[in-house]
Amino acid sequence: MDDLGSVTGIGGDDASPVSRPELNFSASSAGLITKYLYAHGCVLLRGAIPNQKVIAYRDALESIYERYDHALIDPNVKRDFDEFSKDEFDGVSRGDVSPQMFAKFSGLDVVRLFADRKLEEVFSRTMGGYQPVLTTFMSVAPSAAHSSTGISLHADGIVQGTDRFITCLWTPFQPCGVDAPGLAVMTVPREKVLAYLQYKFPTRQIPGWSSMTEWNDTGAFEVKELFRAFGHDKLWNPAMEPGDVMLFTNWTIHGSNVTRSMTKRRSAAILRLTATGSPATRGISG
Ligand SMILES: O=C(O)CCC(=O)C(=O)O
Ligand SMILES: [Fe+2]
Repeated sequence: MDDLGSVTGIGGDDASPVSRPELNFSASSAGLITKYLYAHGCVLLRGAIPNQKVIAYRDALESIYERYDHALIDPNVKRDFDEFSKDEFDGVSRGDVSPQMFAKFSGLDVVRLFADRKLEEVFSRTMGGYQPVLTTFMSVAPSAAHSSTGISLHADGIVQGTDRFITCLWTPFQPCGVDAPGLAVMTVPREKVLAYLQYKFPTRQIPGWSSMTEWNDTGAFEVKELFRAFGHDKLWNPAMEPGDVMLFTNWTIHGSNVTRSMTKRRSAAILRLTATGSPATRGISG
């Protein structure tokens, strides 16, 4: 941990000797991937997306950032963005590109970036029926154009407000975790995180699902509290390459791994899938 240089309070090198839930994607079965996801709350799949595909999506995102920069100085280019709201347009300054904007300029669909038979099997094991709920891009850098400074530790479930199983797929477009911000995850199974959050939000059937102030008041996501509850060795800041995919769920604690010594921007594509069947669907192999 590099506490002094950390921006979000969680960044650093993963110096822990603890074994980490990562698998070589092509060498691992859907059953094993599912087992890891349940046992650890997350699983890092090395080499899960072919290189050519990642490059096409990365170039498409970068060219939208360039088009946005031109739009700021050229009204003719700005017209390309007329169908989008001011908020959507301004979001590009922080690296946010909506799926609609991405589709318009690239003809590509983020859902298809992750399309894979083995992953589909993992999803039917964990969720039964499922559908995409949210696709986004997150560009993070300590200080750079088209980026934000990152998000501190949280579980997406506290704002999603559902007890259905949601799977998040996160993949970087640049190497990250060393010179560029990575993704920090806590390797804690979803039941344990859910029990912890239920304790922190005693009056809520689904923890959180309210104002930012309220979650801050519980202190539920303060690093010290999380370390006390789960142990500091559960925080994992892996270095990742384009093509690697981190799978995690709505009850996995995660955030941006940003340190002050990082000099580069990283963009990530994010897809979330939600179970469409009965709430809290458990996997057959879970
Ligand atoms: O990309 C990041 O740094 C954080 C992303 C995140 O919190 C999310 O995908 O829910
Ligand atoms: Fe998140």
